[in-house]
This record gives sequence, structure tokens and C-alpha cells, in this order.
Amino acid sequence: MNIGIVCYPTFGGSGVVATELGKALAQRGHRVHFITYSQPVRLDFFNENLFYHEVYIPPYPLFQFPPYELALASKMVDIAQNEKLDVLHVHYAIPHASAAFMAKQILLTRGIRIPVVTTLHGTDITLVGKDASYEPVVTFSINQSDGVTAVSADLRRETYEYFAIEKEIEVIPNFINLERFQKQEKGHFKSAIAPEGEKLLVHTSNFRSVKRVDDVVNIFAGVRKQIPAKLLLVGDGPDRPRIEKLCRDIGLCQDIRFLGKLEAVEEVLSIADLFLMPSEKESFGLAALEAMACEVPVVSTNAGGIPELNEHNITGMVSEVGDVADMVKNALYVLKDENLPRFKAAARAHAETFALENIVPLYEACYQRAVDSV
Ligand code: GMT
Repeated sequence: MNIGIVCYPTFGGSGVVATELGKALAQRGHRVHFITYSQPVRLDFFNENLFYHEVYIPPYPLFQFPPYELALASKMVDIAQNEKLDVLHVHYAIPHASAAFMAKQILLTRGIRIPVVTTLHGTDITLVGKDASYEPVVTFSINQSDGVTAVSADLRRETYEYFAIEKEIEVIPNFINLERFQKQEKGHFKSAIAPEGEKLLVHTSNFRSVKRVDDVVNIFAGVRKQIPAKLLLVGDGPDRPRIEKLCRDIGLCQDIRFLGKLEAVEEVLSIADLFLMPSEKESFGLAALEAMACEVPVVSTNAGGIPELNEHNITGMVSEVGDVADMVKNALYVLKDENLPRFKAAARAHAETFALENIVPLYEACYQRAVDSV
């Protein structure tokens, strides 16, 4: 197939899922055209089936808010027509699904029928999309899509609850490349970070308030009171200065390291004993799946789709949002030497069910149904 993929080209979950999906589809022989405002972060290798088309917004003094959606729709029309796309797959409803609707209508006037598949990733529904400023457009453009997918059953439920959706929403979970995400031998790195054999806790995120990174630090402080431990924080974002101050205030700077945005996150995960995800909302929790694939159990909240991934008392433990004391108790339980091996093995085994090879064919089938429907 000739597939157009529209996404945010960022480090964030939806951009990563879209880019990894495109790369996997290209390796399976499809021609994949990425249409975004800059090169997707993970579009990092050359493949004869991969193409990248940049959306350019010509500046004009009148535009206080440059009309990205219009430039994107125009680019979709251009690529769909000239590259003879079979399907347009847009990741994240705002504004990609509505831009795709406009492109589809324009193409129809040119005698071209192209189906649109929309994948809902979470914040486009749970945080931003629900807002009255966007809700009518989100509802309309989901209903106008020829295929709709959500990354967890919980996100599907929430979409039906908050929007008047008439379309069938198919759940296609996030997936993982198990060749890249597997435990690697990094003993030298571990002894540098935890020379006394301290337990190593890890958190990765974009440091937005929804991730509750304060809870990460407070859980770690509770664990650190009981056992020798270190915390590695991967990623960056608006809350980082506040979190750095919190670490100073509670006097744990020597045990907490900020690693910033790291490409090779699997190397850090390879030396970790426990992953912390105390998020307030999380449609799926891709960062936890990456940890599990590297044999790292997860202590998390039960927000959104997390319990579909982190099975309580099997791959880790789940708690109510904000219940730091319970997460401390759970972390200490998982980290016990007699418990840790079983949690590690179960985390990897469950991650394997989300293998790229299992999930990508679900998207291919979804594209085929969308093509057959127009
Ligand atoms: O929350 C993030 O880290 C970024 C966010 C996004 O919009 O890209 O991630 C969302 O999509 C991911 C991929 O489907 C999911 O794994 C994340 O759980 C989801 N984030 C939220 O729902 C808060």
C-alpha cells in the first residue's frame, strides 16, 4: 500500500508510535509518506520505502496564529494525489483529523477517494479534545473518519463517554520493538551509578504536570528511607526546575540524577530494577512498556489504560493516583530480593504480547477495511 502518516514529530508517545509504525510498515514493503512540520525524531534510518514531506507555513505579518491546519491539508492533498496514496493515517485528533477531512473533501472534487484512519492517543481526548474550544470539531472529524483506533480499551470507553461518536472504535494498543528494547549487558554502567549495589529506580517522561514527577521523587524518598537506592530521571519538560528544587529541599541530590532527553533509553532501562509511573492520566503508558521489555517491573497508578499494561501483582503493582504511601509500600515489595526475579520475568513476558510483529498487522487490516469502505 501507499500510506500517508501524519503525526507530531516529537519525542512524545504519539509521535514515537506513528514513526515506529511507519518504519515497520516500510520494512514490510509498504511505501510510507510522513507528512509533518519537521522530521520525526525517530525517523533515523534510510529505507527505500520511506519518504518525508515537510509542511511549510509561509510567514505573513497578518497571521498572529499561522494556519498550520490549512497548510497541512494542502500538503495532504498534494501528496495523496501525486504519490497516489491508498490511505491517510492521522495520529492525534487535533488538528490532524479535521485537516484530513478537509483534504478528503478537496480530493473528492478532483475525483479521488481516499480513506482516513484516525488514531486517538489520549491527551487529544482526555485533556485537550474535551475542552469546549475543540469538542465539536473533534467529534465531527472522528465521525467523518473511515477507521478509528484507540490505544487502549479505557481510551475507547472515555471517547464514547465524552463525545457523541457513531463510529466503531477499534482498540490497537501501543507496540514495542523487542530487538531494540531488551535487557543489555551494562554492568559497568550499573556499578558506576550504584557502586554499593543500591537498587535503581527509573522514571522517563516529558515532565508535564500529568506525569506527577513530584510523586516520583516522594516515592523514591520513601523507598530510600528503608533501603539503599538511587533514582534516574530521564526526559525534560516544564516541571523539571521545580523537581530539581524539590530534590534539593529534601536533601536527596546525591541519590537522584537528571539525565535529560536521552535517545538510548533502553541502555538506562537495562540497569534498572523498578520503573515508576505515578501519572494522573495515561491512555496507554508506552514508557512503561519500554521498561517492561527491558525486564523492569512497574509501580504505577491505575489511571486510564495503565492497568491494561501493568498487571497488578504480576508485572508490577498499581495504586490510586496520588497515593504515594501505597506506591512506596508497593515499590519495597517488588524490590525485595525474593520477589524481584518473578516480577522481572513477568514484565518481559507481558511486554512480548505487545511485540511489533503482533500489532502492526492490526493496522494493516484496519487500512484494508478503510480502503474497502470508500
Ligand atoms: O503523555 C505523553 O507522554 C505524550 C502523549 C502524546 O500525546 O503523545 O502520549 C500519549 O500517547 C501515547 C502513545 O499512544 C500513550 O502511550 C500515552 O499514554 C499517552 N499519554 C497520555 O494519555 C497522558
